[in-house]
Amino acid sequence: MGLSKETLLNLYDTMVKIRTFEERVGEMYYEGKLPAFDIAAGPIPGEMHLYSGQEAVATGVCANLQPDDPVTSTHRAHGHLIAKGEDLKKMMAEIFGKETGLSHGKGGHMHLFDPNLHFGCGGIVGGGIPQAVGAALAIKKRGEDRVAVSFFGDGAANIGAFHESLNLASIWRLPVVFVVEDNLYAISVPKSASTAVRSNAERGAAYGIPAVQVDGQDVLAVYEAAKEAIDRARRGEGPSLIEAVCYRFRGHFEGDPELYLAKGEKDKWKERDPINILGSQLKAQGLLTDAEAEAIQAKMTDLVAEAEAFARESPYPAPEEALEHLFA
Ligand SMILES: Cc1ncc(C[n+]2csc(CCOP(=O)(O)OP(=O)(O)O)c2C)c(N)n1
Repeated sequence: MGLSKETLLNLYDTMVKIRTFEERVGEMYYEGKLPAFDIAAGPIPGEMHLYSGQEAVATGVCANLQPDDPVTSTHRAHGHLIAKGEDLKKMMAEIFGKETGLSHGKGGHMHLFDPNLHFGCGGIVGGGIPQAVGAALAIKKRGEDRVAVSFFGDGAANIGAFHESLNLASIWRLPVVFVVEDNLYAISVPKSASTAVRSNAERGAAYGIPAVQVDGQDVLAVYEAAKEAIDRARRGEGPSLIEAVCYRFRGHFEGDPELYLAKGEKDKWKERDPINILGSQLKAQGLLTDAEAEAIQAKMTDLVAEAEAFARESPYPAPEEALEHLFA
C-alpha cells in the first residue's frame, strides 16, 4: 500500500493506546463492585462496554479522517473517540462522571460527545446511523469537503434505521461511510441467529451502495477499505458500506458471564490480536524493534495513568448544577 513509516507507527500507537485505556478502565470498573457485583458502586457506576480486540476497525477508519469529519458511534465508543484524537483526560473524567469531563460528567461512558471533534455516541442501538446521514446531508447542502462516518454493530444492522439510512444516503448520494463492526454477537445472540444474510456487505447491493467485507483484525485491510470509501465520498460519489469482521476480547458488558461462547473460541481469536498482527508486520519489515514496542507501551501506560489521576482528583459536578447542560 506504500504507507509511510510514520503512518504505520501511528496506527500501531493508536491501537496500543485504545487497548491500554480499555484494559485499565476494565480494572478500575470493578473497584468496590465485588464480590456481589453492585453495578452502582465504585468510581465508575453503571454499565461498561469495552472495545478491546476491535482496535483495528476504529484505528484503520479514523486514520483517514480529518478532525471536522463527523463520526457517530455506539454504546461501545471509547475506541472510536480515541482514534478520532480525543484527549484521554477529558474522556476518563467523563467516564468517572466528573465535572472536568467532556459533558461535565453528565453523559458518562455511553454518552461521549465532543463538538470539537464532531463526535457523538449513545446507547440506542442503531441511533447513530441516521444521525450520520443527517450530517452528510448537511455537508452536501453546504458544499463542504467533509465525510460522515457511522460505526455500529452487526446487531444494529437489523434495525429499521439502518435500512432507511442506506436507502436515503444512496438516493441523495450523500458523503457517508457505514462501518458495520461484525463482532459475531449482539449481546449473546450470534449473528447467524439474527441476520438473514451471511455478510452485511451483501446488503449494500439492495440499496445500490458499494460494499466490502474486510478482515477487521487487520488494521491495514481496514485502512485500505476505509480510504477507498472515504475518498469516494469526498469525490461526491456517494455512500459506501464496510463490514469489518472482528471480535471483542471482553464480554458484551463487564460482568457478562459469556455462557454463549464456544469452548476455546476467544483464545482462538486472540491468536489474531490486531496489535500483534501489525506489530509482527512492522518488526518483519524492520520498522519496529522489541525495545521500541515496549517504549510505546510504556508511553501509553503513562498517558492512561495521567488520565486516571486527573479523573480521580477532579470534583463531581455541584448538586445545584444538576439540571445545567441538559436538554429540558
Ligand atoms: C434500540 C435498542 N434496542 C435494544 C437495546 C439493548 N442492547 C444494547 S447493546 C445491544 C446489542 C448490540 O449489538 P451490536 O449492535 O452487534 O453491537 P456490539 O455490542 O456487538 O458492539 C442491545 C440489543 C438498545 N440499547 N437499544
